Amino acid sequence: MTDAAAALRAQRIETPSWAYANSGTRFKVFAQAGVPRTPQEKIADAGVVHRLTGVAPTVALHIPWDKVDDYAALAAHAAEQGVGIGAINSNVFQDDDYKLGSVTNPDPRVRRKATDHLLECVDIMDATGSRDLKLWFSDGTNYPGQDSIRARQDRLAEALAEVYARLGDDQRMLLEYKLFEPAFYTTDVPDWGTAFAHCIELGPKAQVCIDTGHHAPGTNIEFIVAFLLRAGKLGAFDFNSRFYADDDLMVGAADPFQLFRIMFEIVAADALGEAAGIAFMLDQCHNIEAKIPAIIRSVLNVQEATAKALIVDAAALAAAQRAGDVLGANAVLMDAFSTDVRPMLRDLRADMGIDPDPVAAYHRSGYQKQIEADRVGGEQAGWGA
Ligand code: PSV
Ligand code: MN
Repeated sequence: MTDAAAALRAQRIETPSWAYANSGTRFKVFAQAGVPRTPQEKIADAGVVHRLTGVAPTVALHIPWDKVDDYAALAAHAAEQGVGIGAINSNVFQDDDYKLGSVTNPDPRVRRKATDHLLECVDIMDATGSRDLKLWFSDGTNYPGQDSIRARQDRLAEALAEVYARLGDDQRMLLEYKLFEPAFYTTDVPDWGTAFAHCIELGPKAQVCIDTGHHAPGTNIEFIVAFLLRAGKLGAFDFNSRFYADDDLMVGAADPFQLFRIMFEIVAADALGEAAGIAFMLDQCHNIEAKIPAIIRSVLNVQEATAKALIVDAAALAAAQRAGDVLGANAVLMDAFSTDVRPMLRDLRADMGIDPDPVAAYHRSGYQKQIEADRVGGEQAGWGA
């Protein structure tokens, strides 16, 4: 087996429980037939994606969307479906109390409630065996003067420190940033620099999560990847793609070249394998397309970009760079990007004993018909609108 094939075989991509559920824009959620009604059903769908792709062995949970009474039992259910529970995503953005912020709210009672939720998420990690707590805060302000920008940073640092102190030896905190939305004037964790600074202050168990949809148009995301890798502070990705803002479309759909450039930085830093500790997660919403095939497709898109990054001729690239051969160096990269890696990936899947075409295999499997017939009654999971 080539090194590239071995690396692709060992690759791990985590799927998000919420992508299996109903979602939409703030205008409308379009319900789909067969959508899960419970966290258990979301996990069953994640199991199908893993069986068909061979590289998606964990599913991220979002609390309270995936709240259950017994998390150890949920982890056991996941194991029966052939997957593990991945990151625990906190949710401090959907309560009336959080109108003016969660951990940065001027009201100490609301801050306490928000921090308690984050601590509860660590309890859930203990029960599920999850390594990662993913934090995203919708906190910010809409109008100049609304609150003190500096005081909000102090409140954020205080809450993060309390949660950090609660982490076990093998647990981590992933701090995710986002430029804007739902706050429109200031956001308390708007960019990688802010997330990085807080993570440095906290210590080694705090790492930055890059959600690819959370940047201003034109941002060079691979620069951020390279910088954080060098600093040992890149903990995870939330992959998705965007044309305008936080569109949450399928990763690699809007800009496959950008995804290749990101994966190239990962491969160049030897950070693809599990030992590097980077969680490659999807964070997407499939609002108008069929969900499970879209998630399979997203996994394959990450795999394709990775395959292209792995076949870059590193020696030729280094030689061209040393020689100051601008065009030659660029040509090495573009050669890899222009290579059709699909035959190589089909062979890899055949070697792994799975169908070379996972999307076609899903359509043939009858699973969609089965869930559409079985999942009637009850309430479909989703976040309303
Ligand atoms: C916020 O936009 C975000 O990217 C965070 O990761 C949330 O947990 C997730 O979306 C909710 O879908
Ligand atoms: Mn995200």
